[in-house]
Amino acid sequence: MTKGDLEAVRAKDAAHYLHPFTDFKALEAAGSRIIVRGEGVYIFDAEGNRILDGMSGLWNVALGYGRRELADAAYRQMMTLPFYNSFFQTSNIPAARLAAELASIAPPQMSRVFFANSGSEGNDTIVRAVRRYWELLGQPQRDVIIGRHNGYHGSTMAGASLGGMAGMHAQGGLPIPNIVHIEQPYFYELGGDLTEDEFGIKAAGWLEEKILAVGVDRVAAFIGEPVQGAGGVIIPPRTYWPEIQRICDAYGVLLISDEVICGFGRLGTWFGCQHFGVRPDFITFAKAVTSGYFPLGGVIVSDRVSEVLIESGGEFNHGYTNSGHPVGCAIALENLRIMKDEKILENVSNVLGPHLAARFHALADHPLVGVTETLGMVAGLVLMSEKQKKLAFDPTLEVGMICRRHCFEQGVVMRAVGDRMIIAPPLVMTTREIDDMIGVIRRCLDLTLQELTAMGAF
Ligand code: PXG
Repeated sequence: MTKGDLEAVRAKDAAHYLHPFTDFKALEAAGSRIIVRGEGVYIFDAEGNRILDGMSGLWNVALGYGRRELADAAYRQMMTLPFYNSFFQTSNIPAARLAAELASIAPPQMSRVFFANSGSEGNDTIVRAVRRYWELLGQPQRDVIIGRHNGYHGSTMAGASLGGMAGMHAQGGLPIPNIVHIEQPYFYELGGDLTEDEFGIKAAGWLEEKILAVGVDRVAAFIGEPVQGAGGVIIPPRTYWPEIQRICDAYGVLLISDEVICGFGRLGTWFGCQHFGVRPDFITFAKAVTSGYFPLGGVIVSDRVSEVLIESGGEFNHGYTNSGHPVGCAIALENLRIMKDEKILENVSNVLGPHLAARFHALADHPLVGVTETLGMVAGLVLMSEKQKKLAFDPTLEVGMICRRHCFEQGVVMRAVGDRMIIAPPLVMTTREIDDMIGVIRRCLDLTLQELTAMGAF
């Protein structure tokens, strides 16, 4: 790409493209970095810089870039049947096969799948299915869904309402009615003098308190991410999810495991709920189901719920043009085949996860780093002003953004969530590439420290 071509693209981007979750004015002034190509675990920008993608795109490019098998699967399906709908007693081969495949890797007693195009649409589907379920059981007043502060469940009206992002609720009159939130299980910030195990039980107890406050006969479901992703890789204590399960069982509350980030090997299991030993009624999936090669999402439903929906005999008035899109489903089937053939889950559990943990935890000795946490192929650290005293930086300094800028300039994508720095590398990264990535991250921590020192902020 010539310099002139690049400038023309930048100008079009600035003049016409409204980016997601973006301060439009600030971006127009700064200009976008144009990504043109991907290969393995690297992306390349228009100026020819090679950048190690520590975020797998946006948590989704699990198998990395440039996988010919996935492109071939798309091409074959497009030439055979690029689209047909699943509305009027019709189906297609990839959708039927993928539904069966997803049922086979999901926890037992989850054998049916509803397809959407994204995680947000999956969660919207769940809100409607949960409320219909209770209506069909003669309890229409049971319509309250409990989510968590700092949870992320998407950007549609229902998705943003289920999530607990204050900035999202502040725009557009959210949350929608009958969605309430409890505090997140963030041990480092909220653990106080408790042990991690004690804190896990306490944090799960907030759900029980909320159920009792709302009224047992009103609470329909609880939704959570096994590990909070967009909230900053918040890994709950191991006691948390089993206690959540116990509470949901005790009060007959449906459990929704939003696996949009944790699904498909991210934690070393097909789904995060399997790592934590939870039996959900709904699993939301998206992102890595196609390794990001096609937008596809949906919901895996437990038999006890789907049987009520089926036995009612009435129509579920819900669906999308592209529910069960044959191309997306064909790519997903190929993606899952590769994950099995290349033993991606085993590799994450036995090799890559432990390697990442060892290397990432070594960063804890850095003067800026308050704590390091990892599980499978996700990791997070907190930048602290005085780590011994657990003193955070003044938020107006935007220390996370300073560190993120250094990472990008030094050739690695690392995300900042406030002052938490997080990574979720492709599941095909080698141990050597992990070592390289950690080396760059340490250098960026040093550069951040230098910059803060020069500003007189450290
Ligand atoms: N649930 C979870 C747990 C997610 O992480 C969604 C639902 C919504 O999926 P869609 O496909 O509608 O985007 C997500 C999406 C970030 C970031 O900055 C994370 C997501 C999306 C955009 C940005 O970490 N997760």
